[in-house]
Amino acid sequence: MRFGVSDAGGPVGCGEVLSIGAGCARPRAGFRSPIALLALLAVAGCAGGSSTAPTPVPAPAGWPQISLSRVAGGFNLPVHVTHAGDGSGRLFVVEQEGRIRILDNGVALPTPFLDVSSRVLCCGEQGLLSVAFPPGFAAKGHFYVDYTRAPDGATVVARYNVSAGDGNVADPATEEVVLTVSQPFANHNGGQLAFGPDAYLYIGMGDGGSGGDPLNNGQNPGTPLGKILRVDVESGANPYGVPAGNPFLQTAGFLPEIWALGLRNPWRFSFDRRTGDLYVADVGQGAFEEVDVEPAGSGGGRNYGWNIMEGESCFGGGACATAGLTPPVAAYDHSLGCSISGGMVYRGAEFPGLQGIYFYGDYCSGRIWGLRGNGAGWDTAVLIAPRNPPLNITTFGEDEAGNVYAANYANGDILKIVAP
Ligand SMILES: [Ca+2]
Repeated sequence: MRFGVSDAGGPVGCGEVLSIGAGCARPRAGFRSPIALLALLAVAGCAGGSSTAPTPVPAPAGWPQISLSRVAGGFNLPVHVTHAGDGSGRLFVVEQEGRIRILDNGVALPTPFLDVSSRVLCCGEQGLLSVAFPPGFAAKGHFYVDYTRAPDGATVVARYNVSAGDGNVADPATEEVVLTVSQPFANHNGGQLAFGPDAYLYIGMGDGGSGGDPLNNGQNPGTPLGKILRVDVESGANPYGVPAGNPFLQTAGFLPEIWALGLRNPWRFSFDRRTGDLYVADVGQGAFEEVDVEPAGSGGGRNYGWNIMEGESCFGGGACATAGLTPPVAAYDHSLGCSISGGMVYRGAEFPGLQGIYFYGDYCSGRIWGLRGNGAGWDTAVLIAPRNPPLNITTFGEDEAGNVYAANYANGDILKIVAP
């Protein structure tokens, strides 16, 4: 279940095995059991995942030492972690099969916050993929999810209400569909929802899948696939409004919802809660994983290059026309991992040494990097080394206090990034 693997033809999760030359038992098209994928990974040994103990990597010069502190476990296929911004201190853990669980003061509540598993097609890269709470959630009582619809695999963005009598349980019967996007292949479904500092909802859409973007969705301004969309879901317009400041409102041939294009599978993006800068991790094809950073106030409209470029290189090698494309601020090749999971900028008070560092990781190798600006450019460093068994990082998340967490898909653990 790497999010955006280099498959041709639909089935997901095979590319990282191929990339290390171990062969690949390709399952039937459609979706696969994540357990089967994990078994494959375990047998094949993902790149870099061969160390024997969770040894902390010595902090590179100028970088803080970090480690991972397990705060909870037992979640079933966790793929997203966030908070509601309502002062409750609760963490919300999205389980891929279609449930959202609440972690309240370190205790997982037995009753799911939401259970829409009957509507969700899982797993592989499909499933319930994220939840987002609007500004003012405590008073509004509604929230948004992104999921893959059963049985046709379309992406649905929908709104739900919290139950009148219990703030820890939402009502599945209150679904209002905001957006539906049909998906040509099973992989690359994007799935990130996040409210920006402008209170608009940003929606991550993958390129539709297969391998190499055969339908050229990333560069096609007439499709929502391969884009980040920005819509106004809180204005009361049905099903949503298009913000007047969207970058392509006056551009013929462009969907008005498009905020950014040229993305392959933006598997996790986030806004720096202090600056409003947008950090996007875009999963690569067979060679490079990348991080894109968009400063607050940029106005949107950037083209991040896929499928002309992969990372900092022309896709597939050779030459390409890069005019008008925005390159990543950081990239790594597949000797260090296979599928990026984007995180967030640390803005907590507990660990001053982590202030302003953007954390991101790799699903296969379990490496965690730090990224930060140096005034002229960007510096990165590996802050958590591979371990055995590998940490299968599907997502990062933050709580209301600005602490940053990582989810281990393999065993359901939620791990807090700490600076010992
Ligand atoms: Ca790119």
